[in-house]
Amino acid sequence: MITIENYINGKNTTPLSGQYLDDFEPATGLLYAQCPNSDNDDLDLAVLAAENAKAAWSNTPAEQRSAILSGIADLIDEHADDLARAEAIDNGKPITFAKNVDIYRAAANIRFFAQAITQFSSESHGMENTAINYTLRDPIGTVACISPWNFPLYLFTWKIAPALAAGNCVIAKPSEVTPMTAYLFSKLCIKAGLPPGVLNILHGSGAQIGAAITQHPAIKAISFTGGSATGTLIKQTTANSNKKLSLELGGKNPTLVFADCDFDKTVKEVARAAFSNQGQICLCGSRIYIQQPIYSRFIAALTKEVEKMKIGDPLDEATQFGALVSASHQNKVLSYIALAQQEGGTILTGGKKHPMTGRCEQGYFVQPTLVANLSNDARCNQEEIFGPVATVQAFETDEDAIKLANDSQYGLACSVWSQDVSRCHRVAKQLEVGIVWVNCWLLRDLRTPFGGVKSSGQGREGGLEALRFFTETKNVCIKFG
Ligand code: TXE
Repeated sequence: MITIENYINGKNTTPLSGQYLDDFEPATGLLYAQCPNSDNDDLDLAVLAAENAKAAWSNTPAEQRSAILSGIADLIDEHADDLARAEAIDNGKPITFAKNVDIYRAAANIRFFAQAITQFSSESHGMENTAINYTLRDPIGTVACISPWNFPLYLFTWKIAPALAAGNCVIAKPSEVTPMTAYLFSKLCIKAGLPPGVLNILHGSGAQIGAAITQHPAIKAISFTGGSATGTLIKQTTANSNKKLSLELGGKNPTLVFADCDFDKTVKEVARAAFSNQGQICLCGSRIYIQQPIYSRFIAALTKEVEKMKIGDPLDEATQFGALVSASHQNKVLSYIALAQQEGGTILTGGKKHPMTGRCEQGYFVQPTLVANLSNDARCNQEEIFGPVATVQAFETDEDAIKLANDSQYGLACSVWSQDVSRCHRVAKQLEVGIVWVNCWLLRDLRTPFGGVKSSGQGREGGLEALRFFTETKNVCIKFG
């Protein structure tokens, strides 16, 4: 049994209450670790450490903050294999995906903001012979970063990197479902010489330590990624607090496949968009709309492509599709598959727990599932399943496609597959989302604004958007004598 520890004031510490939460390996369903179930007493220690460290850290020259963060990124690279294995064990994702996506991006996130902070500038505005205005963008102080279980270290670093680079001290809470890599990361921070109190990692439940963090008066900004319901709860409970909020929430993303698309490439990419990370990505294309002339041919080819995916032990390098993150999530996904059939859907492929043998016999495996013949107002087309379930529907005109895509409480991302560039510009303009990919999916430039509209959240991450979120803007106007 591995006992995970918090990271407070530069040291790994046990929870003051002595309380722990169980951590299961999704591939086997076995208990293999425990993490602190931190409470207010642990939080008080972490906030004290951050408050004591913030003056020195915010006054540390950007180049020095940049160097320390770059050192952490180098250590992630050095330990990539161990971190990827730990991520695959804790989350259930294939180890090759963990290595090539999660851990690669965790180092890239930190390196990106280590570089960005040395280029972060602001503006000045001259008033001819009257006055000069200059804009200050100063660190906020102590901020919170709360991250989910689908990309544990990747989304954890995506938040803490800009916060630290901008000169803030951070109280970070990873998901209690996948605490392992944040724990291993804390050891790399110690090794890299990150000053005590600059980053504090508190493990535990959302309802206990998560809620306590969002309520703490010393925490001036919260960057959160997780469910839309949780995001709404955080908005409500912080409504009178003046805290800055960045909320990256759920998605139910449309994929629009037009008849003139590059057929073979689009089939492969649409399958990848629907089922990467076992469909546990807020950006997954889970509503696939196909223009009528190619509908039958496309769904036949897509079904074949999905059935090629190698479902297996996440620790097997050949595995392309692993286990879902938890027993409760597996049950949630299976309940939606049952609902799809009650709503009149036809299962084209998948639809069941995937039978596994050996060490994975009790693991949380669900087959990648395609569902046809559901109406757009079906719950399985309107609610986020966040698992390996995608629906297919036909459409006639561009206007039909846009209407179907926008018919959602969510508005995070959409991928558009067509070789008619004018159409792609026209469709992209009318989509109610924060991110549009054209003839690609999940192609990421970290400088670009990242986030969604409607129930998918508020604010944007990425590039200067993130550095501006983690700083306060002040205009100084000096009148000439
Ligand atoms: O998210 P939660 P979970 C969606 C997806 C998924 C659902 C639940 O639909 O099924 O969210 O996933 C902490 N105050 N996405 O359970 O519960 C919690 O401990 C403060 C989309 O991961 O929102 C965890 O660290 N914190 C998303 C984090 O919030 C609280 C990716 C997320 O937990 C809290 C993941 C509270 N009251 C899930 N309650 C995306 N957009 O990528 C929980 N937490």
